[in-house]
Amino acid sequence: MVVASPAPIQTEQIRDIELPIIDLLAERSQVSKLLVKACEEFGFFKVINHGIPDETITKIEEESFKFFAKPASDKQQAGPADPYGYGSKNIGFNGDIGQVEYLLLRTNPLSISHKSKCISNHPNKFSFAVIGYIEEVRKLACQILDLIAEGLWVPDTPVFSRLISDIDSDSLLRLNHYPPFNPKNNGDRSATSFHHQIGFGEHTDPQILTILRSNGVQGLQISLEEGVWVPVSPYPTTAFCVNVGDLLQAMTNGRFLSVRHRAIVNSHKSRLSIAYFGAPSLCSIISCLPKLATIQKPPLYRSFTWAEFKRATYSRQLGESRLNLFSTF
Ligand code: GA4
Repeated sequence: MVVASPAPIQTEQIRDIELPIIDLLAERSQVSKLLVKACEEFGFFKVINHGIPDETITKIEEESFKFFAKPASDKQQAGPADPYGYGSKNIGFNGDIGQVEYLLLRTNPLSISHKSKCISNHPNKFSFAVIGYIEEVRKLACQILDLIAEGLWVPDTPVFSRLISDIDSDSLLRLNHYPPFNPKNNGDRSATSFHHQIGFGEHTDPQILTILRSNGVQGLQISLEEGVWVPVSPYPTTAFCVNVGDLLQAMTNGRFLSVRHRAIVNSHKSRLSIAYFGAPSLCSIISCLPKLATIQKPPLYRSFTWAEFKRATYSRQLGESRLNLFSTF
């Protein structure tokens, strides 16, 4: 007798959408309108004509691949990720696991020069590539944030960009390497579950804005609706993918969305992603912009410092929501 196995419970759906692709060289007021619309509707968008030189990107990609190609014992010299440094599979401090290895770095040049000694055999080459990239990507983040402020008709245009250009900004750079994983080529039959294809589990980014670069290999998925995952195409490969972080959701009184996303490993190709997380200084106070709160829509979240929010973030698991801890309702 053949016993039919029960149908798997359908808990997830995959749907396709195209994220808005915004040309930063288009007419300024048009660009700022499109950025605001994208932050409200998707929390994610792509930018083209961003002005970051190809050479800056190639250099950091080359240095990253060189590092990830090293033997495990060499890479461990740059670890453990506490949270900064080299990490493999372990994410954060609360038992999260993913099929990823990474370098998590602070963005201040001194800290990069110091760390690069245990990352590269040519530390100066590594730190120049990384510092050069950070400089460019921070400028891009500031440009996008100023345009967003204009699109929101906020009188103090640098209100967001000021936070990440602060000398004490707590911004981070994350180099992620997702090695290919094909269960068919993997002797371990227990490794065929979806769980083994999760490179970086679902979460929102806690900071203000994230600017992501990937090497043209698909893997990023976003969830605009509970249980519905949308793959983000890696094209055009020249684009940067940008997303709203929790702090920007709080500052815009929930008008912008900090959307849950995750990374899936590719079965054939290595995926490299480079994420810049634009954050304020630890003592910065984050509160809703006065212009975005009304009697009808009072502030959704109480004011908090980035240090307070960061503590709440790091004491929880990757997928846990943190903004609701600061909810006023
Ligand atoms: C998610 C976004 C960034 O990658 C990160 C991550 C951080 C880490 O890897 O150390 C966290 C994660 C991220 C959110 C919850 C906590 C902290 C791992 C984790 C379980 C660098 C960040 O700022 O928050």
